[in-house]
Amino acid sequence: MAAGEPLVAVTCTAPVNIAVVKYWGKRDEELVLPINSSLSVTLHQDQLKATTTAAISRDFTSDRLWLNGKEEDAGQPRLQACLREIRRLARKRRSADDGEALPPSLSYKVHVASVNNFPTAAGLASSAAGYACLAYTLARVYGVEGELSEVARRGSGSACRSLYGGFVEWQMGERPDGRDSVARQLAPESHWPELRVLVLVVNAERKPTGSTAGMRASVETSALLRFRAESVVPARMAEMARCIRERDFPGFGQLTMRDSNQFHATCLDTFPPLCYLNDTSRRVIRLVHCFNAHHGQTKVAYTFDAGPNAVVFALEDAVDEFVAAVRHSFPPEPPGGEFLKGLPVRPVLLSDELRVALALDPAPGGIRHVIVTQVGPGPQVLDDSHLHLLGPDGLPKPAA
Ligand code: 2P0
Repeated sequence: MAAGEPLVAVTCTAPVNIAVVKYWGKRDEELVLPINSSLSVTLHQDQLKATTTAAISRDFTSDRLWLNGKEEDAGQPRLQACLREIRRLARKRRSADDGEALPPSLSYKVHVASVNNFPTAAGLASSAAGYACLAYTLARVYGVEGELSEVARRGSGSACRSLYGGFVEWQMGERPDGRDSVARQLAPESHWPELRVLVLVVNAERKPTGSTAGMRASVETSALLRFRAESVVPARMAEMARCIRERDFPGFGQLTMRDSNQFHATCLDTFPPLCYLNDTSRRVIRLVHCFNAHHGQTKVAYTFDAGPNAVVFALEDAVDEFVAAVRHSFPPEPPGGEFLKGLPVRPVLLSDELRVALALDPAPGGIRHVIVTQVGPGPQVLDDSHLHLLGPDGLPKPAA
Protein backbone atom coordinates (compact mmCIF):
# COMPACT_ATOMS: atom_id res chain seq x y z
CA MET A 1 0.00 0.00 0.00
CA ALA A 2 1.29 3.48 -0.80
CA ALA A 3 2.51 5.43 2.19
CA GLY A 4 -0.57 7.46 2.93
CA GLU A 5 -3.06 7.40 5.73
CA PRO A 6 -2.79 4.27 7.87
CA LEU A 7 -5.67 1.88 7.46
CA VAL A 8 -8.40 1.51 10.07
CA ALA A 9 -8.66 -2.15 11.11
CA VAL A 10 -10.86 -3.86 13.69
CA THR A 11 -10.94 -7.56 14.69
CA CYS A 12 -13.85 -9.26 16.45
CA THR A 13 -15.10 -12.74 17.25
CA ALA A 14 -18.67 -14.07 17.18
CA PRO A 15 -20.37 -17.29 18.28
CA VAL A 16 -22.37 -20.07 16.65
CA ASN A 17 -26.01 -20.38 17.74
CA ILE A 18 -28.34 -23.39 17.72
CA ALA A 19 -32.06 -22.82 17.34
CA VAL A 20 -34.43 -24.64 19.70
CA VAL A 21 -37.43 -23.03 17.98
CA LYS A 22 -36.39 -23.15 14.33
CA TYR A 23 -36.42 -20.44 11.66
CA TRP A 24 -37.47 -21.88 8.31
CA GLY A 25 -39.03 -19.72 5.59
CA LYS A 26 -38.91 -16.08 4.54
CA ARG A 27 -41.80 -13.73 3.89
CA ASP A 28 -39.41 -11.29 2.17
CA GLU A 29 -36.27 -12.71 0.55
CA GLU A 30 -34.69 -9.34 -0.19
CA LEU A 31 -34.92 -8.03 3.39
CA VAL A 32 -34.53 -11.55 4.93
CA LEU A 33 -37.74 -11.38 6.97
CA PRO A 34 -38.89 -14.71 8.45
CA ILE A 35 -42.37 -16.26 8.48
CA ASN A 36 -42.00 -17.07 12.19
CA SER A 37 -40.04 -15.99 15.24
CA SER A 38 -37.23 -18.27 16.46
CA LEU A 39 -35.24 -18.88 19.63
CA SER A 40 -31.65 -20.03 20.05
CA VAL A 41 -28.86 -20.87 22.44
CA THR A 42 -25.49 -19.20 21.86
CA LEU A 43 -22.57 -21.65 22.04
CA HIS A 44 -19.29 -20.85 23.76
CA GLN A 45 -16.55 -19.34 21.62
CA ASP A 46 -13.84 -21.40 23.32
CA GLN A 47 -15.02 -24.25 21.11
CA LEU A 48 -16.75 -22.63 18.12
CA LYS A 49 -16.26 -19.12 16.80
CA ALA A 50 -15.68 -16.92 13.78
CA THR A 51 -12.93 -14.28 13.84
CA THR A 52 -13.09 -11.39 11.39
CA THR A 53 -10.83 -8.44 10.60
CA ALA A 54 -12.29 -5.60 8.54
CA ALA A 55 -10.08 -2.77 7.30
CA ILE A 56 -10.80 0.39 5.33
CA SER A 57 -8.32 2.63 3.60
CA ARG A 58 -8.36 5.41 1.01
CA ASP A 59 -5.76 3.38 -0.85
CA PHE A 60 -7.88 0.25 -1.38
CA THR A 61 -9.10 0.03 -4.97
CA SER A 62 -11.78 -2.65 -4.52
CA ASP A 63 -13.66 -4.56 -1.84
CA ARG A 64 -11.85 -7.86 -1.14
CA LEU A 65 -12.77 -10.91 0.96
CA TRP A 66 -10.74 -13.85 2.30
CA LEU A 67 -12.48 -16.80 3.97
CA ASN A 68 -10.26 -19.23 5.87
CA GLY A 69 -7.26 -17.86 3.97
CA LYS A 70 -8.73 -18.20 0.47
CA GLU A 71 -9.80 -15.16 -1.55
CA GLU A 72 -13.51 -15.20 -2.46
CA ASP A 73 -15.71 -12.99 -4.61
CA ALA A 74 -16.37 -9.80 -2.62
CA GLY A 75 -19.12 -8.88 -5.07
CA GLN A 76 -21.41 -11.59 -3.68
CA PRO A 77 -24.83 -10.09 -2.97
CA ARG A 78 -24.98 -10.95 0.75
CA LEU A 79 -21.67 -9.31 1.60
CA GLN A 80 -22.59 -6.27 -0.48
CA ALA A 81 -26.02 -6.08 1.23
CA CYS A 82 -24.32 -6.03 4.67
CA LEU A 83 -21.94 -3.28 3.49
CA ARG A 84 -24.78 -1.18 2.06
CA GLU A 85 -26.75 -1.54 5.28
CA ILE A 86 -23.86 -0.58 7.60
CA ARG A 87 -22.98 2.45 5.43
CA ARG A 88 -26.63 3.51 5.50
CA LEU A 89 -26.64 3.33 9.31
CA ALA A 90 -23.34 5.23 9.49
CA ARG A 91 -24.73 7.95 7.22
CA LYS A 92 -27.91 8.15 9.29
CA ARG A 93 -25.89 8.55 12.46
CA ARG A 94 -23.77 11.34 11.00
CA SER A 95 -26.71 13.26 9.65
CA ALA A 96 -28.33 13.01 13.10
CA ASP A 97 -25.26 14.72 14.58
CA ASP A 98 -25.92 18.38 13.77
CA GLY A 99 -24.22 19.54 10.63
CA GLU A 100 -21.38 17.02 10.82
CA ALA A 101 -20.01 16.40 7.34
CA LEU A 102 -20.00 12.82 6.08
CA PRO A 103 -16.52 11.36 6.55
CA PRO A 104 -14.78 10.34 3.33
CA SER A 105 -14.17 6.90 4.86
CA LEU A 106 -17.77 6.01 4.00
CA SER A 107 -16.75 5.69 0.39
CA TYR A 108 -13.52 3.76 1.05
CA LYS A 109 -13.28 0.17 -0.10
CA VAL A 110 -13.12 -2.53 2.55
CA HIS A 111 -10.95 -5.61 2.99
CA VAL A 112 -12.42 -8.44 5.09
CA ALA A 113 -10.71 -11.62 6.31
CA SER A 114 -12.60 -14.22 8.31
CA VAL A 115 -11.66 -17.60 9.80
CA ASN A 116 -13.54 -20.24 11.79
CA ASN A 117 -11.88 -22.20 14.60
CA PHE A 118 -13.74 -25.27 13.41
CA PRO A 119 -13.60 -26.88 9.96
CA THR A 120 -16.32 -25.62 7.60
CA ALA A 121 -16.30 -29.15 6.23
CA ALA A 122 -17.62 -30.32 9.60
CA GLY A 123 -20.97 -29.19 8.25
CA LEU A 124 -21.67 -26.87 11.17
CA ALA A 125 -23.58 -23.73 10.36
CA SER A 126 -20.77 -21.24 9.98
CA SER A 127 -22.75 -18.53 8.19
CA ALA A 128 -24.50 -17.32 11.35
CA ALA A 129 -21.23 -16.80 13.24
CA GLY A 130 -19.55 -15.40 10.12
CA TYR A 131 -22.16 -12.76 9.27
CA ALA A 132 -22.72 -11.78 12.92
CA CYS A 133 -18.98 -11.26 13.16
CA LEU A 134 -18.96 -9.23 9.94
CA ALA A 135 -21.80 -6.99 11.13
CA TYR A 136 -20.23 -6.47 14.55
CA THR A 137 -16.78 -5.72 13.08
CA LEU A 138 -18.04 -3.34 10.37
CA ALA A 139 -20.08 -1.49 13.01
CA ARG A 140 -16.87 -0.74 14.90
CA VAL A 141 -14.98 0.24 11.76
CA TYR A 142 -17.70 2.73 10.78
CA GLY A 143 -18.57 3.87 14.33
CA VAL A 144 -22.15 2.57 14.25
CA GLU A 145 -23.78 1.87 17.60
CA GLY A 146 -27.06 0.21 18.45
CA GLU A 147 -29.21 -2.34 16.68
CA LEU A 148 -27.26 -4.52 14.22
CA SER A 149 -29.89 -7.21 13.52
CA GLU A 150 -30.68 -5.67 10.14
CA VAL A 151 -27.05 -5.78 9.05
CA ALA A 152 -26.42 -9.37 10.20
CA ARG A 153 -29.78 -10.60 8.86
CA ARG A 154 -28.93 -9.40 5.34
CA GLY A 155 -26.02 -11.85 5.39
CA SER A 156 -27.90 -14.79 6.86
CA GLY A 157 -31.18 -14.74 8.77
CA SER A 158 -29.95 -16.77 11.73
CA ALA A 159 -26.88 -14.49 12.05
CA CYS A 160 -28.88 -11.86 13.95
CA ARG A 161 -29.23 -14.36 16.82
CA SER A 162 -25.41 -14.67 17.08
CA LEU A 163 -25.19 -10.96 18.02
CA TYR A 164 -25.98 -11.86 21.65
CA GLY A 165 -24.82 -14.40 24.19
CA GLY A 166 -26.99 -16.69 26.27
CA PHE A 167 -30.56 -17.30 25.13
CA VAL A 168 -31.79 -15.21 22.22
CA GLU A 169 -35.05 -14.69 20.38
CA TRP A 170 -35.46 -13.31 16.86
CA GLN A 171 -38.81 -11.60 16.76
CA MET A 172 -40.28 -11.94 13.29
CA GLY A 173 -41.76 -8.42 13.41
CA GLU A 174 -44.71 -7.10 11.45
CA ARG A 175 -43.47 -4.08 9.53
CA PRO A 176 -42.96 -4.48 5.78
CA ASP A 177 -39.62 -2.63 6.07
CA GLY A 178 -38.35 -5.16 8.64
CA ARG A 179 -37.23 -2.57 11.21
CA ASP A 180 -38.96 -4.58 13.96
CA SER A 181 -37.52 -7.95 12.89
CA VAL A 182 -34.76 -7.97 15.49
CA ALA A 183 -32.91 -10.27 17.85
CA ARG A 184 -32.90 -9.69 21.59
CA GLN A 185 -31.38 -11.49 24.55
CA LEU A 186 -33.82 -13.38 26.79
CA ALA A 187 -31.23 -14.39 29.38
CA PRO A 188 -27.43 -14.11 29.62
CA GLU A 189 -25.08 -17.11 29.48
CA SER A 190 -24.74 -17.05 33.28
CA HIS A 191 -28.46 -17.82 33.66
CA TRP A 192 -28.17 -21.62 33.32
CA PRO A 193 -24.56 -22.61 34.13
CA GLU A 194 -25.24 -26.37 34.25
CA LEU A 195 -26.46 -26.53 30.65
CA ARG A 196 -24.09 -28.37 28.29
CA VAL A 197 -24.20 -28.69 24.52
CA LEU A 198 -22.70 -31.63 22.60
CA VAL A 199 -22.18 -31.31 18.87
CA LEU A 200 -22.16 -34.80 17.32
CA VAL A 201 -20.38 -34.41 14.00
CA VAL A 202 -21.72 -37.08 11.68
CA ASN A 203 -19.66 -38.67 8.93
CA ALA A 204 -21.52 -37.72 5.77
CA GLU A 205 -20.55 -37.75 2.14
CA ARG A 206 -23.19 -35.66 0.45
CA LYS A 207 -23.56 -31.93 0.89
CA PRO A 208 -27.22 -31.21 1.64
CA THR A 209 -29.40 -28.62 -0.12
CA GLY A 210 -28.51 -25.15 1.19
CA SER A 211 -30.87 -23.49 3.66
CA THR A 212 -31.80 -20.58 1.41
CA ALA A 213 -32.94 -22.80 -1.48
CA GLY A 214 -34.46 -25.34 0.90
CA MET A 215 -36.62 -22.85 2.75
CA ARG A 216 -37.73 -21.22 -0.49
CA ALA A 217 -38.98 -24.63 -1.72
CA SER A 218 -40.74 -25.24 1.62
CA VAL A 219 -42.49 -21.85 1.52
CA GLU A 220 -43.68 -22.57 -2.03
CA THR A 221 -44.92 -26.13 -1.48
CA SER A 222 -45.49 -27.06 2.18
CA ALA A 223 -48.90 -26.44 3.73
CA LEU A 224 -47.49 -27.92 6.94
CA LEU A 225 -44.88 -25.13 7.10
CA ARG A 226 -47.61 -22.49 6.88
CA PHE A 227 -49.56 -24.23 9.64
CA ARG A 228 -46.43 -24.44 11.79
CA ALA A 229 -45.58 -20.75 11.36
CA GLU A 230 -49.10 -19.48 12.01
CA SER A 231 -50.51 -21.94 14.53
CA VAL A 232 -47.65 -23.69 16.35
CA VAL A 233 -44.65 -21.39 16.75
CA PRO A 234 -46.29 -18.45 18.59
CA ALA A 235 -47.28 -20.63 21.59
CA ARG A 236 -43.97 -22.51 21.40
CA MET A 237 -41.96 -19.30 21.67
CA ALA A 238 -43.76 -18.42 24.91
CA GLU A 239 -43.42 -21.95 26.32
CA MET A 240 -39.72 -22.19 25.43
CA ALA A 241 -39.07 -18.81 27.09
CA ARG A 242 -40.81 -20.10 30.22
CA CYS A 243 -38.72 -23.32 30.29
CA ILE A 244 -35.54 -21.25 30.00
CA ARG A 245 -36.64 -18.70 32.59
CA GLU A 246 -37.45 -21.50 35.07
CA ARG A 247 -34.48 -23.68 34.03
CA ASP A 248 -36.94 -26.51 33.42
CA PHE A 249 -34.72 -29.02 31.60
CA PRO A 250 -37.37 -31.71 30.85
CA GLY A 251 -39.70 -29.05 29.42
CA PHE A 252 -36.87 -27.40 27.47
CA GLY A 253 -35.62 -30.72 26.14
CA GLN A 254 -38.98 -32.08 25.05
CA LEU A 255 -39.94 -28.89 23.26
CA THR A 256 -36.53 -28.72 21.58
CA MET A 257 -36.92 -32.27 20.22
CA ARG A 258 -40.50 -31.68 19.11
CA ASP A 259 -39.56 -28.50 17.31
CA SER A 260 -36.65 -30.15 15.52
CA ASN A 261 -38.91 -33.03 14.50
CA GLN A 262 -41.58 -30.66 13.23
CA PHE A 263 -39.03 -28.68 11.23
CA HIS A 264 -37.87 -31.93 9.57
CA ALA A 265 -41.50 -32.91 8.98
CA THR A 266 -41.98 -29.66 7.03
CA CYS A 267 -38.86 -30.60 5.05
CA LEU A 268 -40.42 -33.96 4.14
CA ASP A 269 -43.67 -32.13 3.31
CA THR A 270 -41.74 -29.96 0.85
CA PHE A 271 -42.04 -31.16 -2.74
CA PRO A 272 -39.67 -32.57 -3.90
CA PRO A 273 -38.85 -33.50 -0.27
CA LEU A 274 -35.79 -32.30 1.62
CA CYS A 275 -34.14 -35.08 3.63
CA TYR A 276 -31.54 -33.59 5.93
CA LEU A 277 -31.37 -36.48 8.42
CA ASN A 278 -29.46 -39.66 7.56
CA ASP A 279 -29.26 -43.13 9.18
CA THR A 280 -26.78 -41.90 11.79
CA SER A 281 -29.07 -38.97 12.69
CA ARG A 282 -31.97 -41.39 13.16
CA ARG A 283 -29.79 -43.64 15.34
CA VAL A 284 -28.96 -40.63 17.53
CA ILE A 285 -32.70 -39.93 17.87
CA ARG A 286 -33.30 -43.53 18.99
CA LEU A 287 -30.32 -43.41 21.34
CA VAL A 288 -31.60 -40.25 23.05
CA HIS A 289 -35.10 -41.66 23.50
CA CYS A 290 -33.69 -44.96 24.86
CA PHE A 291 -31.42 -43.07 27.26
CA ASN A 292 -34.32 -40.96 28.54
CA ALA A 293 -36.66 -43.98 28.83
CA HIS A 294 -33.99 -45.81 30.85
CA HIS A 295 -33.80 -42.88 33.28
CA GLY A 296 -37.56 -42.35 33.32
CA GLN A 297 -37.08 -38.66 32.53
CA THR A 298 -35.78 -36.30 29.86
CA LYS A 299 -32.04 -36.14 30.58
CA VAL A 300 -30.83 -35.34 27.05
CA ALA A 301 -32.43 -33.72 24.00
CA TYR A 302 -31.43 -33.61 20.33
CA THR A 303 -31.92 -31.00 17.65
CA PHE A 304 -30.92 -31.09 13.96
CA ASP A 305 -30.54 -28.24 11.47
CA ALA A 306 -30.31 -28.46 7.70
CA GLY A 307 -27.84 -31.35 7.80
CA PRO A 308 -27.26 -34.69 9.55
CA ASN A 309 -25.22 -33.44 12.56
CA ALA A 310 -26.90 -33.72 15.94
CA VAL A 311 -26.72 -31.13 18.69
CA VAL A 312 -27.55 -32.60 22.07
CA PHE A 313 -28.47 -30.61 25.19
CA ALA A 314 -27.91 -32.08 28.66
CA LEU A 315 -27.30 -30.92 32.18
CA GLU A 316 -23.73 -31.28 33.40
CA ASP A 317 -24.48 -34.38 35.49
CA ALA A 318 -25.69 -36.42 32.49
CA VAL A 319 -22.81 -35.69 30.12
CA ASP A 320 -20.33 -38.42 31.14
CA GLU A 321 -22.86 -41.23 30.90
CA PHE A 322 -24.37 -39.95 27.65
CA VAL A 323 -20.95 -39.66 26.01
CA ALA A 324 -20.24 -43.28 27.08
CA ALA A 325 -23.53 -44.28 25.44
CA VAL A 326 -22.52 -42.45 22.24
CA ARG A 327 -19.14 -44.27 22.23
CA HIS A 328 -20.94 -47.56 22.74
CA SER A 329 -23.36 -46.93 19.88
CA PHE A 330 -20.82 -45.37 17.50
CA PRO A 331 -17.42 -46.95 18.25
CA PRO A 332 -14.83 -44.36 17.09
CA GLU A 333 -12.91 -45.12 13.92
CA PRO A 334 -9.96 -45.16 13.87
CA PRO A 335 -10.08 -46.23 17.55
CA GLY A 336 -7.12 -44.09 18.68
CA GLY A 337 -8.28 -40.81 17.06
CA GLU A 338 -9.40 -37.69 18.88
CA PHE A 339 -13.08 -38.48 19.39
CA LEU A 340 -13.81 -35.88 22.08
CA LYS A 341 -13.04 -32.17 21.81
CA GLY A 342 -13.82 -29.28 24.13
CA LEU A 343 -14.80 -29.49 27.78
CA PRO A 344 -13.45 -32.48 29.72
CA VAL A 345 -15.55 -35.65 30.01
CA ARG A 346 -14.87 -38.35 32.59
CA PRO A 347 -14.75 -41.91 31.25
CA VAL A 348 -17.47 -44.05 32.85
CA LEU A 349 -18.60 -47.62 32.27
CA LEU A 350 -22.13 -48.08 31.04
CA SER A 351 -24.31 -50.05 33.41
CA ASP A 352 -25.53 -53.42 32.12
CA GLU A 353 -29.11 -52.17 32.28
CA LEU A 354 -28.28 -49.19 30.06
CA ARG A 355 -26.40 -51.45 27.62
CA VAL A 356 -29.48 -53.61 27.34
CA ALA A 357 -31.76 -50.59 27.12
CA LEU A 358 -29.75 -49.15 24.26
CA ALA A 359 -30.06 -52.46 22.42
CA LEU A 360 -28.69 -50.99 19.22
CA ASP A 361 -26.31 -52.60 16.79
CA PRO A 362 -23.20 -50.47 17.05
CA ALA A 363 -22.49 -48.33 13.98
CA PRO A 364 -18.67 -47.94 13.94
CA GLY A 365 -17.45 -44.59 12.66
CA GLY A 366 -20.96 -43.13 12.31
CA ILE A 367 -19.90 -40.14 14.40
CA ARG A 368 -16.59 -38.51 13.59
CA HIS A 369 -16.26 -36.58 16.82
CA VAL A 370 -18.12 -34.91 19.66
CA ILE A 371 -17.52 -31.28 20.61
CA VAL A 372 -18.49 -30.65 24.22
CA THR A 373 -19.35 -27.02 24.92
CA GLN A 374 -21.66 -24.79 26.93
CA VAL A 375 -23.70 -21.61 26.64
CA GLY A 376 -21.49 -18.64 25.87
CA PRO A 377 -21.26 -14.87 25.43
CA GLY A 378 -21.90 -12.71 22.37
CA PRO A 379 -19.36 -11.09 20.02
CA GLN A 380 -16.14 -9.66 21.42
CA VAL A 381 -13.67 -7.04 20.19
CA LEU A 382 -10.02 -8.14 20.14
CA ASP A 383 -7.98 -5.09 21.11
CA ASP A 384 -4.55 -6.54 20.40
CA SER A 385 -3.51 -5.56 16.87
CA HIS A 386 -1.28 -8.66 16.74
CA LEU A 387 -4.50 -10.61 16.41
CA HIS A 388 -5.57 -8.82 13.21
CA LEU A 389 -5.91 -11.21 10.28
CA LEU A 390 -4.88 -8.41 7.89
CA GLY A 391 -1.44 -6.78 7.99
CA PRO A 392 -0.62 -3.06 7.68
CA ASP A 393 -0.72 -3.52 3.89
CA GLY A 394 -4.36 -4.66 4.12
CA LEU A 395 -3.55 -8.18 2.94
CA PRO A 396 -3.89 -11.43 4.94
CA LYS A 397 -0.97 -12.09 7.25
CA PRO A 398 0.79 -15.33 6.39
CA ALA A 399 -0.62 -18.15 8.55
CA ALA A 400 1.61 -18.70 11.56
C1 2P0 B 1 -32.28 -21.99 12.38
N1 2P0 B 1 -31.64 -22.85 10.13
O1 2P0 B 1 -33.19 -21.44 12.99
C2 2P0 B 1 -32.65 -22.80 11.15
C3 2P0 B 1 -32.96 -24.21 11.47
C4 2P0 B 1 -31.44 -24.16 9.64
C5 2P0 B 1 -32.47 -25.00 10.29
O2 2P0 B 1 -31.37 -20.65 10.11
O3 2P0 B 1 -31.27 -18.05 3.95
O4 2P0 B 1 -28.42 -19.86 6.98
O5 2P0 B 1 -29.23 -17.22 5.12
O6 2P0 B 1 -31.49 -16.70 6.03
O7 2P0 B 1 -29.94 -18.44 8.41
C6 2P0 B 1 -30.27 -21.76 8.44
O8 2P0 B 1 -30.67 -20.74 7.63
O9 2P0 B 1 -30.60 -19.03 6.05
C7 2P0 B 1 -31.14 -21.72 9.61
P1 2P0 B 1 -30.66 -17.68 5.25
P2 2P0 B 1 -29.79 -19.42 7.32
O10 2P0 B 1 -31.09 -21.95 12.78
